[in-house]
Amino acid sequence: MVCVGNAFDVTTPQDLDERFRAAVGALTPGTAGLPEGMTSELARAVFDAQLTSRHLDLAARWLRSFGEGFYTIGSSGHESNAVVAAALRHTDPAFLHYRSGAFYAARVGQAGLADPVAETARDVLRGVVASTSEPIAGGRHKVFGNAAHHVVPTTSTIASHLPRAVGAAFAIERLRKVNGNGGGSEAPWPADAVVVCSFGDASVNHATATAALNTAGWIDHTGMRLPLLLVCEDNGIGISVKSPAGWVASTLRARPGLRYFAAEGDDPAAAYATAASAVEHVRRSRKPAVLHLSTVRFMGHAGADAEVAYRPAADLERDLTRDPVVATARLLVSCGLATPEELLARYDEVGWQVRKVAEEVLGEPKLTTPAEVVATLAPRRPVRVARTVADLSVSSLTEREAAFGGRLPEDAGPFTLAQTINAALADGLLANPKMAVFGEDVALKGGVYGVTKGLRERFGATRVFDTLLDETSILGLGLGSGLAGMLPVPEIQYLAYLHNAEDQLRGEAATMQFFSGGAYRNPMVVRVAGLAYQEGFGGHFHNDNSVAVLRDIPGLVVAVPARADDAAPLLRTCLASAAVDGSVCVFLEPIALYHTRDLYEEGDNEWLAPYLGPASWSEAHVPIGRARVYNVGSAEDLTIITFGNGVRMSLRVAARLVEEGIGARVVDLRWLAPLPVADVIRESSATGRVLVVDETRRSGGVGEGVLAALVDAGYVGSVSRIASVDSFVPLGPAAREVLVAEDAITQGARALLAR
Ligand SMILES: Cc1ncc(C[n+]2csc(CCOP(=O)(O)OP(=O)(O)O)c2C)c(N)n1
Ligand SMILES: [Mg+2]
Repeated sequence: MVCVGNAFDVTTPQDLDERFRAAVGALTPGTAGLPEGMTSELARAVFDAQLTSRHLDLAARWLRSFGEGFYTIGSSGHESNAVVAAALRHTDPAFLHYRSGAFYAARVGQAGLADPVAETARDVLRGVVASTSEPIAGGRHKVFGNAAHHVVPTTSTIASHLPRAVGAAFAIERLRKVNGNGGGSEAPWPADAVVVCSFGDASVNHATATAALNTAGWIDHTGMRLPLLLVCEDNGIGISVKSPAGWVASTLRARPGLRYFAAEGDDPAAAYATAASAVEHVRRSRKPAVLHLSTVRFMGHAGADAEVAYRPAADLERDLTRDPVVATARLLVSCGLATPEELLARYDEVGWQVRKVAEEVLGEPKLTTPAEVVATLAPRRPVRVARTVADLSVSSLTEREAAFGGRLPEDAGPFTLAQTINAALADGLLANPKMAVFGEDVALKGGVYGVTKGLRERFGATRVFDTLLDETSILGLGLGSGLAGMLPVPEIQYLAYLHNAEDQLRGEAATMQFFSGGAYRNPMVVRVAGLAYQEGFGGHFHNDNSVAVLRDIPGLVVAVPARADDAAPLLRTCLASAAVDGSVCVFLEPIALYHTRDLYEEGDNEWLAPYLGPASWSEAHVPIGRARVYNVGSAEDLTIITFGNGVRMSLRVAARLVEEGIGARVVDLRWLAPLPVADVIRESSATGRVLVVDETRRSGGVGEGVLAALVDAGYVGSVSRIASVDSFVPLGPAAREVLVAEDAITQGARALLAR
C-alpha cells in the first residue's frame, strides 16, 4: 500500500489527490488480457467518467472554500457506479443517489457528445453554484438530473425516490399494454426500458425504502412485470452510523421477488459483468432485481464532516486501498492499455477541464427574485384547462352509453355526492385513456363507500385496480406513472392515513416541477376520503379534520366538493389541470356527505343534484380558486365563509336566520389551496360582517388562512370564527363536543350581528 500523509488527514481533497497519484504511479504495467465482457473502449469510458466525478468533488470543495459553492456531498469512493451506467442504455430512466456522480458522468458519456467531460462538469457545477443555467433545477437545488439524459432529479430525502421508481417501472409496463410495444408517441421512455434507482446502505432501513422493496416484490409476486433495477451503493456507513456487518446483504437477499446481485466496486471488470447480468435479467424478464454494489466513502459524508472523529484510522486506511478509480487504472495498466504516466496525464487533463468549467460557472446568474424562484413551482394555464374540460366532452354517445351500461348518468339522477364522483370518474376514464384509478379496495369492492363501484367492471383491471395496503407505495405508483405519461388518480382511503405517506406528496410530488423546470411532472389527482360528522362513528381515524399538512405545500391544489353539483366540475378541473399543467391535486371528499340526500328537512332531497351531460361541462366549468356563493334571504347582513360539511350546516342555519330577518350569503370556498381570496374579499366587503365556519381545528385550520387573507387585503369589517376544538375527534356522541355544530354557527352569527 502506498502511504502519503498521515492517518488523520486522509479525508482532505489534497490527500485524496496525492494518494491517487501515488497509487497510480506505482502500478506495474502488464500484458494481461481484458476480462471477458470488458473492452478497451468501455474501460476507458468508465475511467473518464470516474475521473470526471472525482474532480467534480474536488471542484465542489474548492468552490465551497471561498463561499461560491453550496453543496459538497460527493461521490468519491462510489465511482464504481459508472459501470452500472455503462451496463444500461442512455434511454433507461435513472433515479440517482447523491453519490452517483460517476454514473451521471458515464450516462452523459453515452450521449455521443463532443466533450462529455465538460458537459458533465457544467451540469454538475452549475448545480453546485446554484446557477440559473443548471439544466434541470435551474439553481433551485443541486441534483443529478437532465431530461436529455433521462436522469430524473431526486430529492435529498433519502429513499423517497424509491416508491416513484417502482411506479415508473410499473407504468412502463402498463403503457406497453395501452400503447403496444412502441411505447406510444408520448411515452418518455422506450417500452423495453429498465428503470434504475440507486441509494445508500443506511437508506435501505428507511420505511420508504422498505415500502418500495416490499411493493416491488409484491407486484412481482402477483405476476405483474416490473422492469426495475435497484442499486444499493453500500459504503458501510450512513453519516457516522455503521451498517452492521452483513446486514445490508442479509436484508436485500431476503426480499421476496427481488433477484439479488452483488459486486465489489474495486473490481471494475467483475462489477461491470455483474451489472450487465443484472440489467439483462431485468430487461429480458421484466422482473425486479437489486444490485448490491460495495463501495467506500472518501472525504467524509460532506464537506464539513470531520469523519476522523468517529471513524477509526484503520477503517479510513482500508477504504483507501479500495479506491474504485485506482482499480480501473490498475485494470487499464495491467492489460497494457495505458501506462501509469498516461493515466495520470489524463487525470490532470480532466482536472484542468473541470477546474476551467468551475471558473466559468462561477459568474453565472443566480435566481434573484421570488418570482424567478417560484416560476417552475406549479405553472397554471387556466384558459387551457377550461378548454380541456370542454374537449373532454368529445367521447361519443355510443361510447358513453356502453360505459354507463345504456343509462347515461344525466338521465339517471338526481345523484348523491358519491354517485356524482363515480360518474365523473367514469367520464374521466372514458375521455382519457391514460387515466387510471387505484388504491386500497377501489376495484373489486368499489371503495369503502362505493364511490368507485363498477368502474373496474367497465374499464378493466388495467385501469382500475386494487393496490397493496401501503399509502407510500400508492402515492409512489402515482408519482412514477404520472412521470411516465399516465394520469393517475390514486385513492387514500382516509385522510388520517395520508399522513404516514405525506412526504410522497410534499417532498416528491410537489417538488418535481420546481426542481426540474417542468421537464418532469407528476400529474396526479389524489382522492382522499376525509373530514368528520359521521355521527361519532369510527372516531378520529375515520373523521380526521386536519388539512394543515396539505395547505402549506407550495403549489398543491386542494379541492373539497361539498355537494353533488360541484363535485363533477371540481373533479374535471383537477383532472384537466393535472393533464395540462402537471398539477398535483388533492380531491378531499367529505365522507359524511357522500350519501346525504336532504338539506333542510328529511326527504327534501335538496342535497342531491342532476348530473350534467357533456354539453354542459364547458358552461359548468369551475376554475381553480373560485368559490361558490349562496345568497340566502337579502344576503346583505352577514357573510359566512365555509367549506365541506360547513356548507350544509351554514345553509341550514342561514335558512333559519332568514326567519329572524337576517339575510346571509354563504360562501363555499371549494378550494382550500389556493384559497379563493378574491371571492372571499368581495363577498366579505359586501356585508362587512364575516363569520368563518371552519370544521378543521382552531390551530392550523383553514379558518386561519381565511382570516389572514382578510387582514392582508385590508378588510375592515367585523369578523369572527367558529372552528373545531384542538383535539382529535373522539368516538361516539363525544365527537359533537369538539366539532363545529349548527348551534354554534347560529350563536356566532347572532353575536356578530349584535356587535
Ligand atoms: C429521510 C431522511 N432522514 C435523514 C436524512 C439526513 N441524512 C442525509 S444522508 C444520511 C445518511 C445516508 O446514508 P446512506 O444511505 O448509507 O448513504 P451514503 O451517504 O452513505 O451514501 C442521512 C441520515 C435525510 N437526508 N433524509
Ligand atoms: Mg452509506
